[in-house]
Amino acid sequence: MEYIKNRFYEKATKDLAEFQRIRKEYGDVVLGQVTIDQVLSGMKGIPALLTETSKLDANEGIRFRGYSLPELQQKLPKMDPDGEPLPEGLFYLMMVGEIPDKEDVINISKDWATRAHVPQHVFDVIDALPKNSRPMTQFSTAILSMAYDSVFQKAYRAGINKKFYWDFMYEDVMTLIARLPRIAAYIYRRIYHNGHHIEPNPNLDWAGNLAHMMGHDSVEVKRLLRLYMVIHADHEGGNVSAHATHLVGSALSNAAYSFAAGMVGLAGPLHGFANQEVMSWIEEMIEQIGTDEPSDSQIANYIEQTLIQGRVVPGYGHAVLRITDPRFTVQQVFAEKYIKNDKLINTVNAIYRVAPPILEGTGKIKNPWPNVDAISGALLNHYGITESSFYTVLFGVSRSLGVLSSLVFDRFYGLPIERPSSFPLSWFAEKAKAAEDAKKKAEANK
Ligand code: CMX
Repeated sequence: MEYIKNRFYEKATKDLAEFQRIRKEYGDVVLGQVTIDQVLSGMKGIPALLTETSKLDANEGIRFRGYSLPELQQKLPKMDPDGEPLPEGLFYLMMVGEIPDKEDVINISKDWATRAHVPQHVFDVIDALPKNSRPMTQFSTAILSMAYDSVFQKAYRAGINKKFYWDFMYEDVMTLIARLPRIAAYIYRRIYHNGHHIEPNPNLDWAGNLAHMMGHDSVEVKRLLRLYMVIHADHEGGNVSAHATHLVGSALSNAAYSFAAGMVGLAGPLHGFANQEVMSWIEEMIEQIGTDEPSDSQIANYIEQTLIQGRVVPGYGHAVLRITDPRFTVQQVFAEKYIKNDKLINTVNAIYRVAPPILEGTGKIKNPWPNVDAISGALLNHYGITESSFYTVLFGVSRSLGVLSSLVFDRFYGLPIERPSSFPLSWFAEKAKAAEDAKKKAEANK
């Protein structure tokens, strides 16, 4: 068994014993009560999923296996001491639960490089789509087409014992992750560079190779993409892309089916597509106001108009977070360190000054602070990746690391098919009526 798979197996076997003990001996422990509002507001806050890879705290932000993003910037191995952490290291941390050393990371880089060959049919499938299909349509279709050579699917059909599912899922997951930079870059070059494709360089790391194949071979872009791939990788299990991947996987769908489902979810404007919406929203603002250096009051007016029109301010708000997203802050710090006098980044910072009090003033938005998408496009744009309609694909490449490592855990723990209960409105009305009757009775007895 290869090195990282072996490390995963050793660690996860101990956790599996714990999983089985808890489920068997304490399966009837009550975890909390569910309110009508929680169900009707998108199941917010209901403890409903087992996810090992990361945990989100509303007032602190994401931690990967206990480590915050600034801690990971310190501790994860880098290409050069001044650089950003390598996503390979984050993948190792999520899978094994320990900070890797440089050799572990090099092992993963090499492993992915050997698996990175993309079968010709995947390019044919992409090329069969109209060139102006949305990049996320091309990306998710390409992913789906890779179900073709799923080893998990073949092993399942061959009747493999369920205790070995994880092993085949691991193989599919590693291969899928390894191929994604090539596929993303292929779509990028197809749409924006007349199909002049760039071959991979097997000596580069995963994110560095993505930058190279996109045609942005500079040290700066590689550094940014390494950071980008780390910060977008995972956000615990309940977000749309993670949950969709997990849900579809729970039917024992292969990794390509499951991840394609996650990517279709990421393509929605309230989730990953928000990184593109931010750019269009700012472009519209600049066009409308007639300057690329808008004043705070001009920005405030534009935000108010957006709200009056019944639209959302993209890049702001979050279903869980109640603070400025640390993924926003990490990118802001990166910009402060490496980028001077960029008008778009200045505008992003001005929106950050102006938007929160206005959003808070509506009295209904639970989190008026920026999320990861409020700034990510401005950084890419600064380094010449100006094609904002592609940005969600980059988010998707990164998100593979978290949701696909979780899929290996799902099969390792033998998590069953997911199947919550649903009810018609009349059922909720009955519950509401029962609560009202109980309240009246209590008042009458006072
Ligand atoms: N602008 C305007 N209105 C907003 C808002 C925003 N940025 N954020 C929330 N609201 C509104 C909601 O639409 C909702 O309105 P209604 O009651 O009229 O339906 C109300 O405020 C309450 O919403 P909430 O409980 O605060 O937020 P939700 O958990 O329902 O939604 C999110 C969270 C992210 C979808 C929402 O904040 C939003 O639409 N933000 C803009 C889109 C965005 O940036 N998405 C990216 C999130 C990060 C990611 O996944 O990549």
